[in-house]
Amino acid sequence: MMQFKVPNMACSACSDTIAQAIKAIDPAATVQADPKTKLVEIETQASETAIRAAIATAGYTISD
Ligand SMILES: [Cu+2]
Repeated sequence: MMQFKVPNMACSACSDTIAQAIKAIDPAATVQADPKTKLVEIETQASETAIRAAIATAGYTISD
């Protein structure tokens, strides 16, 4: 499982956008994105690089 902190995920619309961006790469992915904790947990066969790029392209920033 991958886990990222995305501080600019502000509301449930943001988490939906992030989930859609990840599912565009891997439709079988499981995404838990919580705007309160800012945590995105992803179960996917896609590479971490691809997932990070998808989140960034959707307009969100991952803080490590
Ligand atoms: Cu939002």
